[in-house]
Amino acid sequence: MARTILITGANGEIGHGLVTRLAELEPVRIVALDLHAPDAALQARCHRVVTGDISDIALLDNLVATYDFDVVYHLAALLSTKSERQPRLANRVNVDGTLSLLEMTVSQARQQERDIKFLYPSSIAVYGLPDLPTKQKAGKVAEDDWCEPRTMYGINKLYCERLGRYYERYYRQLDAQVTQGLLDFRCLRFPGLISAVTVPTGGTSDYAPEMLHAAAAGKPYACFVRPDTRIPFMAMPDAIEALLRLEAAPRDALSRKVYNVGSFNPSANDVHQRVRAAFPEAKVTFEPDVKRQGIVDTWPIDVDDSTARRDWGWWPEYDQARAFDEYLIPAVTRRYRQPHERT
Ligand code: AKB
Repeated sequence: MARTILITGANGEIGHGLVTRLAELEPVRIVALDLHAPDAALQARCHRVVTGDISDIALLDNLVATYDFDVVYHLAALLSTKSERQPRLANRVNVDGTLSLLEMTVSQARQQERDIKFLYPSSIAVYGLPDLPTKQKAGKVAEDDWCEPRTMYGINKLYCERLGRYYERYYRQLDAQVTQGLLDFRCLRFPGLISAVTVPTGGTSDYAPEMLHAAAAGKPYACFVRPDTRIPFMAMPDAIEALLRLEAAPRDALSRKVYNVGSFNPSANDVHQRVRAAFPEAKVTFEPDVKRQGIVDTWPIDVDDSTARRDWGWWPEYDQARAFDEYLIPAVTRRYRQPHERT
C-alpha cells in the first residue's frame, strides 16, 4: 500500500526536490504543508496541498484526524539571517512549530501502536567557533564538538534536535503505563545547500547560490562575505538523497539520532572562480557585510561525517567539480536561457 508522507515546508528549497524525488521513486501519498501554495507542477505530485502555518495547532490536529502518517519530513523553518532579524518569530516557527508536530506525531504513533519516522533537517548553524584561528584549527568538526551556536536559528535547531530525542525516548516518562508506538526521530545536520532549481531566502550561506544564479541570469552580484570565507556546501540532489537514505536505514544500524553530512567546502573565491569560468561576463564583487560575515565565521570550515558513512552508507555523488560541471552550471544555464535561445 502507498505510504502517506507529511512534508512541511514543501514549497521550500529542500521540499521541492524531495516531493519530486519521492513521487518518482514510489507510489506515495504526499500531504504537503506550506505557508505558500507550490506551483502547479509540484501540486500535481501531491495527494493534497495544505496552505497554512506550522504553528497553527488546529490545522495540525485536523491533519492527524484525517491521515495516518507513515513518515513526517519536517522541513519548515526560518533560516539564519531572517531568524536573526526576527528572533521571536523564529522561535515560534522553528521551535513551537516543531514541538507541535512532534506532539502530534507521538500521539498518533501511540494511539495506533505503530512507529512513525520523523525526519528533521538541522544545520551547521548549531556549531559556534569562537574566532577564525579556532575555526582553522578545528578543521572537520564532529557532531558533539563546538555546539555553542551564536544565532537564534542555530539555537532553535540544536534545541529541536534535543526535543526530537526527548520525544522518542523520554516523552511522558512518568506515566504509569508503558505505551507502544514510537516516534522514530532521525536528524541530519546540513551544510549550505546549492540548488539549480530554487534560490534560497533568508539564509547566511546564501552567497554561494545567489552568486551562481545572478551570474546565470546576467545580473551583477555583491557577495556579502570575504573571498577567503570557507564553510561546507552540498548540491541539492545529494541533500535529498541523504534524507531518503537516512529514512530507509534500519533502525538498529543508527548509533546516533543526529548526523553530520558533508560533501565539499569551497571558499567564496572558489565559488566565484567556478562561476566566472562558466559565465565569463559575470559581474561579481566582494562587499563583506561585517555582521553576516561574523555569523559565517562561527560555522566550521568542514564537518566530520564519518559516522553517517559508517552507519548508513552516506556518500555524496557530487564533489565540488561534479556539482558545478555536471549539475549546477548546465541546469542554471538552461533555466535562465532567453526563450529565443532555447532549442
Ligand atoms: C542558513 O544559511 O541559514 C542555512 C543553513 C546553513 O542552515 N542555509
